[in-house]
Amino acid sequence: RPRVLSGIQPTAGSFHLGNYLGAVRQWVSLQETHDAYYMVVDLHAITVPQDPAELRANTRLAAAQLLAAGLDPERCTLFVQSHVPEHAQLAWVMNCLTGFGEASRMTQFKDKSAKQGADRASVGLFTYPILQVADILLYQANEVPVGEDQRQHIELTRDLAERFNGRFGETFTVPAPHILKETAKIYDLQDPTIKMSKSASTPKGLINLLDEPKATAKKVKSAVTDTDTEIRFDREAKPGVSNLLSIYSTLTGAGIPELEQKYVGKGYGALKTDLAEVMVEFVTPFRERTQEYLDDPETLDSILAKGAEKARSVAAETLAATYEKVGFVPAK
Ligand code: AQP
Repeated sequence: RPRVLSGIQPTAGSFHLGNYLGAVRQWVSLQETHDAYYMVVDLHAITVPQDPAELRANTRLAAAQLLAAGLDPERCTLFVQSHVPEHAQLAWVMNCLTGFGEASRMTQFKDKSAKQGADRASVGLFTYPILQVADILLYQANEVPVGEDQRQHIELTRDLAERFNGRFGETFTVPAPHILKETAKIYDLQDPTIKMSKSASTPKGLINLLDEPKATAKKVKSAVTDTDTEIRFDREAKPGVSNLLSIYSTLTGAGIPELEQKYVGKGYGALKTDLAEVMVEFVTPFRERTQEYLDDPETLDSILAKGAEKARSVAAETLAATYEKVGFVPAK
């Protein structure tokens, strides 16, 4: 089986619809066909300041949401990044292989550090993509299921894997991004030209999966569309309507042309009312399942412990091979 690896930050509490449709949904289906490794990336989370108690709670909350979304610990390896020390160890080797200029070109760092102020951004935030490189290469992943915003980091991973292999001999699998066109980028409901994100979206434009279902329905009903009335998929001319159609189509499995057909002659109100209902049907059981996992922390922690053990056995092997290639004397 080909291998996949991906991660999600535990920082925002609730996952948002972009996280789910862009990434987590693919994780669930890939566990059926791939040897799948998924993690809650708490090392990445501390690249910006975190409250320790909140970070701990949000890490368990993220794991609970992944299970609620359909990850099955019998079918995939689910773990917490900091439980596998090899991530930080391989990241150091990768840091030493990356050019300063190369790292400086990462657009996510530019965006995020601009928001924080360059002097306040941490060196960790700067090297974040390189830790991500280590995350992926440790598992010899063939594919990385992510949203479009991560494409540049997967490119960097490919470059560094090739560079290391070229310099020290074949060591790492060169991974490919697994990005589905329809859900690569879910847009803000109030400004459908920007990505739905926890940092850039306004509260009304961001669907948090753990919000009250009624609040979610309200956000869908007040989504920005346009002054026209035609329900047609056209990213350029009708970004708001197109975003709603993508979300609707992915959550229900109905094709976009089928939906366009269904709403001929009906207004945006009908589309939004129906989509609000679809969203409520999706988030209601999701919230309940998440709560069930949170109510049983022992089971949750033991799933994560087993996942970490399995992840470590793979990660340790890759790290040992890397250290050997680099020229470190093996510890006796
Ligand atoms: N709007 C989106 N559309 C499609 N995919 C998305 N992802 C995030 N936003 C969208 C994908 O979700 C996965 C996890 O991303 P993350 O760990 O970076 O989660 P986040 O920090 O909650 O994402 P944000 O909201 O995008 O964070 P900020 O605001 O900090 O930039 C990834 O695969 C990502 O592509």
